[in-house]
Amino acid sequence: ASAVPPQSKGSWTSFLKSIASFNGDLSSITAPPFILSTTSLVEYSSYWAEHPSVFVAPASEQDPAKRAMLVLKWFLSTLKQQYSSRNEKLGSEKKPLNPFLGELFLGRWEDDAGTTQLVSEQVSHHPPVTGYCIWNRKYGIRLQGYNAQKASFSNTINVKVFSFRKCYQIGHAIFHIDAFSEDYLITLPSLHIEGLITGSPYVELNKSSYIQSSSGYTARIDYSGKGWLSGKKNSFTASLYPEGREKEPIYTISGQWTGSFTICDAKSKKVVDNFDPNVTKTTQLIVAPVEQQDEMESRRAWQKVAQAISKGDMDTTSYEKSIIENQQRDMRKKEKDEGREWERRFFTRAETHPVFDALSKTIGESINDTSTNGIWMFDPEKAKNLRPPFRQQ
Ligand code: 0T9
Repeated sequence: ASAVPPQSKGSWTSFLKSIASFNGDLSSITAPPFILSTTSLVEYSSYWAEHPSVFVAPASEQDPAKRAMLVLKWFLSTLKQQYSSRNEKLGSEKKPLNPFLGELFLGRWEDDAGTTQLVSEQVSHHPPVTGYCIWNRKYGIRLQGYNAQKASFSNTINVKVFSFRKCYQIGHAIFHIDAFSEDYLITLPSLHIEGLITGSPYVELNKSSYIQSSSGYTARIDYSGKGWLSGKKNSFTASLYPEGREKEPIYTISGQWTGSFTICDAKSKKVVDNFDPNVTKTTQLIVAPVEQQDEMESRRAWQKVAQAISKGDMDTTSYEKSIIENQQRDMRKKEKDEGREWERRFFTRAETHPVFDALSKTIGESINDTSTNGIWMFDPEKAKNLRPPFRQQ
């Protein structure tokens, strides 16, 4: 059955045709209204910590191998939020609003884990790159990273398997634990968009991703969209092993990232832990009311566009979008005339990334700084710009 509304059949077909012959920046293609989201991509950074207690748990573990396992468990626990929560909420994957340069998304979570804070900023528009930092002071945990996406499509339209050939993520995240001065370099899975023909797109993950710790552990996660092992969708297997000794795993994990997974001691095969995203509730992110937000904050800046999209009013949508685009164009022109660059509110461009350089070799990652318009570092000095209630205590 098709999810495409009758009045959008024509525009969906031409949308599919336009993406079939296209390679590059997804944000630049026009899509029919029913598939537009009212949420900006800058908000997606919050998916990293919707279970704050799972996020901070590694800080309280004294054993380094168990700690690395808890970091892996947290990473796996975010996948459902990252890649399938929109389907659950909106019925399908939707095309997010394309953030403008300097767009901000600020928020915090308050729960058993205390206060966990989020700063997300669009650090580049061409190409689109989002930087983020999420931290919990009480537990001394900090996640920072930045990412971009590159998409390509299969250019033979085969009705059955029409999908993005691949959409790989460029960038990485670094999870830091103060108490042990430990860093974990996290690489991001590549993804496919399936379900385009019927107008109900959803994400499938494929290939592998890694987590490399400064304490000498490597985690490898293998995704199998169609579940060739269990027959279930969104399956994965993962293992945690001492760096360089993949054949001697300490923990193995298997299950579904949209369902439950179990963590086993690799030697005894005993289940030591498990997680079920459908049982462990997420904590709602607290975001300032739109009236109190800064002009650069996402929900305030896109408010009128979002309202128009919700009403299905495409004329107002494009009118309101063009106001933002023109403002942005004027700002870029002014900066160019004055020979300066837009100053990022929370991030600074760096020449090198010492933590990345120290940890990336074992897992064969390299920084692709041309695709991300630089290497982006969260700047704690700049974080002093945070207004209450987001200012660090
Ligand atoms: C970082 C995440 C990322 C962003 C999204 C590919 C995608 C934009 C990037 C990678 C987050 O941490 C995790 C989750 C989902 C990813 C999005 C899924 C998606 O479809 C979009 C792209 C840009 C589209 O909107 C294509 C349009 C499609 C829905 C058909 C209309």
